[in-house]
Amino acid sequence: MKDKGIFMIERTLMMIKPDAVQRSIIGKIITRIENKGLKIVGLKLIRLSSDDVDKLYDIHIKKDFYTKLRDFILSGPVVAIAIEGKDAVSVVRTLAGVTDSVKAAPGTIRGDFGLHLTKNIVHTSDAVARASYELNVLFNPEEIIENK
Ligand code: 3AN
Repeated sequence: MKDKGIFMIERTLMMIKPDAVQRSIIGKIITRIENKGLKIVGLKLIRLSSDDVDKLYDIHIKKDFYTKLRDFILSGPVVAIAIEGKDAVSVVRTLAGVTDSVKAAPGTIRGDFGLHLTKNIVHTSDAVARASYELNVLFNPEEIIENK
């Protein structure tokens, strides 16, 4: 529960998508997380299975863009990042910018690096409960560690 002036230490997931990995901008994206003062508590380069993608994007499976989205996520390796810090869920979404990179503000990751809706550089969790679910899809518990 959030209240005036009270913040929560949260964990969230950022996933660097295949377009950004292929363009070799992993470091530039990670630098923004670190510059903001957030802590990385889990990090790995992986190729997702079709089942992983279905779990990660379960809420989108019935949407008309889903096949395109799944094929794109399966097209190459991704970087899964577990992030911890003050209000991490909303702070990381602000760093990412809005979903459509064309509309994302300059200074955001999507605003600075992308021009595409599906190939939009990163995925970020949109709520604390969702973050916990998504971290569980991409990480084994022992892969997330203390980093104080
Ligand atoms: P966000 O990643 O900003 O939370 P979501 O969860 O609404 O956005 O969408 C998940 C992913 O699905 C987006 N990152 C984007 O790649 C893709 N997507 C969302 N809406 C569309 C759409 N209308 N057409 C194509 N791809 C879409």
